[in-house]
Amino acid sequence: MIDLLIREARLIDAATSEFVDIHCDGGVIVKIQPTTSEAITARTVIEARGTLASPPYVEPHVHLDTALTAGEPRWNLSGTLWEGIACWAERKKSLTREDVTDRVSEVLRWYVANGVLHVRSHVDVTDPSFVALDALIELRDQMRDVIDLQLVAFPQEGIESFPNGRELLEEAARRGVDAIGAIPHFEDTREDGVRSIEYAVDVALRHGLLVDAHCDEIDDEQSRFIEVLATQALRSGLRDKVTASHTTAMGSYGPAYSYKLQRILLRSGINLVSNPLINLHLQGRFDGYPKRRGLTQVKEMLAAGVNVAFGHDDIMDPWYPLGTANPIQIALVGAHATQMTSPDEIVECYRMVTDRAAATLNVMDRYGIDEGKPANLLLLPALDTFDLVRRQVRPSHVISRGRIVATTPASTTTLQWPGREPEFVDGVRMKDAAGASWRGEVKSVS
Ligand code: 17E
Ligand code: FE2
Repeated sequence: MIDLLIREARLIDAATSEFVDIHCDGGVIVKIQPTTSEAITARTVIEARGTLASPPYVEPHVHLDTALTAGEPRWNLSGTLWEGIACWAERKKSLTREDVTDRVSEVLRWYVANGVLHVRSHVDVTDPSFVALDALIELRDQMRDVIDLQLVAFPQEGIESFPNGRELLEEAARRGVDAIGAIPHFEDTREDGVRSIEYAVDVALRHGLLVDAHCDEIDDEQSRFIEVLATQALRSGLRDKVTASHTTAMGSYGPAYSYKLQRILLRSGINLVSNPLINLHLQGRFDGYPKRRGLTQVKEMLAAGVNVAFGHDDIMDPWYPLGTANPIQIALVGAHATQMTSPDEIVECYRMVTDRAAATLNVMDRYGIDEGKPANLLLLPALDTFDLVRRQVRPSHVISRGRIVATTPASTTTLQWPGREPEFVDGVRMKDAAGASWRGEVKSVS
């Protein structure tokens, strides 16, 4: 008797629409095989009836310590990164352990409900009390059985330009983070920016950690710290353990420099994270018209072979008032912001919130629907990946370590149009819906 059997699922990235049975036991996927009529006993059976099985969503970039503080003590009315940093500097004076724990655990529950089982969060360490960092380290360890949380020591107010910035970063590494951050474009001078990257990489090397720097998050085409970070990634040997987040200045680089940069990035093995919701909102604020989009070169860097992921960045905080912690929304907004709207590009947008984000987090050893991997997966009542993105389909089941941790019943909007029989309408084309077994009810039997 196994713990969980998922019957008649379709693997989202499979070339065929063959139904498979997924056997989970002891928190691990023990077998995946074409559906058979053979009787298999399991403590829990999910009749997927053609529903798509996908690896979980991955959040490669969020600031959990600041989540749910929008408007406290005041709203960021200019909508700039800079006013966000100023608002947060005021709010962080009143942080308490309970305040951080309550907000972060609420948002992590939203993430799990939406199908996210890996999260990388930045935590501001330009705070000598380390209240937020200590609270997040405790939550990371408490929630390990459901969600895999990585923490980045993020020097929001600088390393070189903030009092004791270097010591604070080193102390954060000692307390137990997973990655080291930086913010070179916020440092007072270009030289400080370069030194801050060198220092962050040095701390990461000494403590055996990953690197994820906020890099060039500004509409200044002269902000070129990405070349420094990528070169450090290559020379230190850290390579794909390094991520450059935001890199919005790249949206203002001309063709000659962009071409040179592609080669440097590709050679370095570095990952990029673009945060379309937040950077559409924060960037371009100093522009008249024409107004720049302020995103990094997502499409171009993917085409060059660089790994790029999409992150959320903020959920109701001084940098962004909205947000529901739902990656399929990021995929949709990202598709628009980057004009990645051909059929293959829409699929790429889904990959940027799943396996491309998992590669960024360096968790591919435990990610994917494969025998021997942890039983982490989503059931998605959609026709295919394109349909999933277009209709913003929620997972019917979220399964973490072989346990069902969230369920969402099918939507039941009924249209009563004069002269027509009442009908179920959810944006699915009638020609697709006719006879499509994946619209069948997804049943969980205990
Ligand atoms: N801090 C920062 O420097 N940049 C951001 N986008 C956020 C916080 C959210
Ligand atoms: Fe960020």
